[in-house]
Amino acid sequence: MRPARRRFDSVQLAARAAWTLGGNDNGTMITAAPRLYPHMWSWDTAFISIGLAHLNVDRAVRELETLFAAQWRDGMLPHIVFSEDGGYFPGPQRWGAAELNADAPDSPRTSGICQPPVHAIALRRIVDIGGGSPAVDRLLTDGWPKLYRWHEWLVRHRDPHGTGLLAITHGWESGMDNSPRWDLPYAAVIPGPDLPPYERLDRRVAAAAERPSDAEYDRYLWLVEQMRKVRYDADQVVRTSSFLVGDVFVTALFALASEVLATLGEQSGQPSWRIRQLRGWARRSRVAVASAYDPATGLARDYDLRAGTWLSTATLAGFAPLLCGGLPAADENRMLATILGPDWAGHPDLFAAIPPSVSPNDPAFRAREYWRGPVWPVIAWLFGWAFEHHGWTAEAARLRTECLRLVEDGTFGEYYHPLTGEPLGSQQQSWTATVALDWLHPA
Ligand code: 2M8
Repeated sequence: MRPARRRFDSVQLAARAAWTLGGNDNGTMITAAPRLYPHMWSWDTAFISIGLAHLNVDRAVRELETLFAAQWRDGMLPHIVFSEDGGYFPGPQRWGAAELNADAPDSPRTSGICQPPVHAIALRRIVDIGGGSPAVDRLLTDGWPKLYRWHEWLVRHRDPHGTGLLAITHGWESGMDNSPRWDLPYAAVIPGPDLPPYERLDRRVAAAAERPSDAEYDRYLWLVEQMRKVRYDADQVVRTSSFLVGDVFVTALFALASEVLATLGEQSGQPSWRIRQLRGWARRSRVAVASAYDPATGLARDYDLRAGTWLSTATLAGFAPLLCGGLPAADENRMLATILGPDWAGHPDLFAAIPPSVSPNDPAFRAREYWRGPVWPVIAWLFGWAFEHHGWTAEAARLRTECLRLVEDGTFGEYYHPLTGEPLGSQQQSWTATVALDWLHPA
């Protein structure tokens, strides 16, 4: 029999979250998780800095600065900044980014792809929490232009049709690695016989049944191989990768983050032409997200740029328009009702009323399998923040209460079983601890 779930009160929970972050601090960075992910991940760090801001705003700023120090010369924020520790595959040698591309820094070592652009949202939250401190002022002055360049890189290299729909070249770039969203595009990725052998390290630390399969990993590594062949040249990667998908969730985050970055730029005296440009990018990407809306399902779709087809697989990412706005009011209201309704957050069997990565009513739902069904606290945080931002305060408050109920066991699981609340994947995952801290300090 499974032991009863523990319940910590808010003071204890905050203390455990702070202790978790302290434990994941390797001296130069707060790693994503102690064993499974002993390095810095781009979007994890954005969330980590939000939680840190409640504990020590200087450290929150430093964390983002550590990520920014690894920014490629062309503006890309890499998806992994490697620490000196090994213990993760693919590591810096397998990526070979610095050896192959002059824009990649030699030190620290990085991967050769990116992750969702949530960093401006983190900056907003840090300013809200710790505004007025010299470190935050420094971040606004020095960090803002770096974020602007990051957004500019996405527009320049990841909008192949000029529609505002941003493309990803690897499922890892979505952050939702093995989501069923990517099953069709991955089916067309055929690993070649020259895929160098490799040994997975993830399954030494996490249950195999909760991680992607070997067949999926072969495809992930094959895409890395394809990128190596073109030396991570951003435009050639887009031309040659056998995986190229217009990601509606990334696009919505970009639209939201660009708007947020523009406002922060106004408040900190950044050049007005850059602010106008950011608002223009936000507008265009909002339109692209709204154009991906499918009235038949009430959800937004991704677009497979290689196959030239819409991808209608229903996942939590289909609610992307709720992040950035832009839908006609009737469609938006319907979408809000759906995410809160019985197929998603309102499903009667859920442990807590939080929308899982795939609806429990969907035949593709796998309760324990990574991005194929579990609840991901960070994604819930994003929806909660966006709800608040759009003035849906009652919905945001409800989500926050439910999320705290999920994480009050203090394990800070990477993801959770949506029906039982069991923590899954890695434990002491930094971004779960930090969103918990933010939920504990809502102001
Ligand atoms: C997971 O992704 C990495 C690859 O980037 C992995 O599975 O090895 C994802 O959940 C991703 O969104 C997250 O940033 C990363 C670290 O938490 O882990």
